[in-house]
Amino acid sequence: MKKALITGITGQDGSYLAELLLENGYEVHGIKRRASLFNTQRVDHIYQDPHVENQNFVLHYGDLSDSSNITRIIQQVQPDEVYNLAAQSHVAVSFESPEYTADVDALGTLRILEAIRLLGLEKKTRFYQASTSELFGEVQETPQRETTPFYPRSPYAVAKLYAYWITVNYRESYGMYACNGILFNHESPRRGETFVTRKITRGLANIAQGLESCLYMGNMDALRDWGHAKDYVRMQWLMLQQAEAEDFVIATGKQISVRDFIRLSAAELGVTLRFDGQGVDEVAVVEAIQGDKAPALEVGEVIVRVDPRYFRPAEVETLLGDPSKAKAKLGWEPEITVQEMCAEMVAEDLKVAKRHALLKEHGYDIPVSVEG
Ligand code: NDP
Ligand code: GDR
Repeated sequence: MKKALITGITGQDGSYLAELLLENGYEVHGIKRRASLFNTQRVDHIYQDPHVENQNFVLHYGDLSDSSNITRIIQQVQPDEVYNLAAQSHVAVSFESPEYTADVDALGTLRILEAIRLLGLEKKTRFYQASTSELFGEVQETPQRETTPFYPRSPYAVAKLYAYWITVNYRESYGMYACNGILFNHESPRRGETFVTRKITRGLANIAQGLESCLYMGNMDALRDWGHAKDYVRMQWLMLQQAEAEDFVIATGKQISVRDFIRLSAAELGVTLRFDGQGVDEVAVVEAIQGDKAPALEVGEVIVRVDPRYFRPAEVETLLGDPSKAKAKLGWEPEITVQEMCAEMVAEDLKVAKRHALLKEHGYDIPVSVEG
């Protein structure tokens, strides 16, 4: 039975990857952070009671800022594969906490690679690094492929640039099987609530049910190549099953704007929107309503406004990936379209919003956190 260690197992990708590896017969180990409240919601459905013998899903407390902790876990697990998914992964937050982001996202990667080397596991343990399309930042070529020059535009992207190159360097210096997946944005109903797609699907579902009144957005002109996390974790696994370690761009090859993702999400709720105004004065107005998914809305209502607090000091305006290498060499293609993904996210967020609306109707008011 192969053993895998996933850092960031409690995150969006970590949870889907853990499911995939368990299905493929792996013993899965994951690193979770100590938190003052439970933070394992995304993996609770695959959790196994630690008091029972023969477990194939084990969580270890740890943090990428702590080398001795990382080294001890790797020594104990002796993994065949390490997937480094842990990161302070929010681009806007990286401008607020640049040093912490560098420590975890850049040096955290080095700490794992060094642990593998110091423990003499460099010929046994294969290493996957969660690299990102944010490396392309101010894009130098469209679409972006493995050979496109990098131009990072945030402390997050700069930290990930270090992680990218240290992974390449350990491959070249020590013959380690270490590779980068340069993944474009990927989303799901498990996406963190402050990333733009989830902020939109959750916000609009809440508004449709009368739990919020307005969605406040940043740059709605930004263009992204959005795929589904389930498709992308399959590729992460595939990348570690090859004869030689290589880096791959993972993307759909299609892009839409944030504004269009708002339109798509509203359409899933039976709402047609009209965008009026420009720049910070742009708003989205309800133009028509079909069906019964948005009982709290009325035609003419303004439900989306711009709030400059969500603008970034330096923005990545457009990203579009070219996944042809992944297709040619690994036979990988995304199976879920952005429309299907959006429909799934809206449906899940609507279920929760309906539950909250029902509780509210019966006097149990649940505060809805709207900041993001
Ligand atoms: P999430 O933000 O959902 O998950 C991040 C994970 O990292 C969480 O489990 C989090 O723990 C953990 N983590 C954060 N800081 C630390 C730390 N100091 N020590 C240990 N663990 C930590 O990210 P995604 O699942 O979306 O992304 C996975 C990886 O892929 C990240 O590295 C991200 O930067 C990268 N990436 C993501 C893309 C995307 O579109 N989703 C695209 C390209 C790259 P906790 O749950 O406790 O917060
Ligand atoms: P991104 O994702 O920065 O691409 O990083 P995010 O969803 O945060 O932003 C995408 C684009 O939408 C614009 N935007 C807003 N973003 C947020 N979060 N909130 C808003 O209100 C808002 N309004 C407009 C942003 O400015 C941006 O242009 C994600 C993360 O998962 C990274 O970890 C990963 O590496 C990259 O994707 C690929």
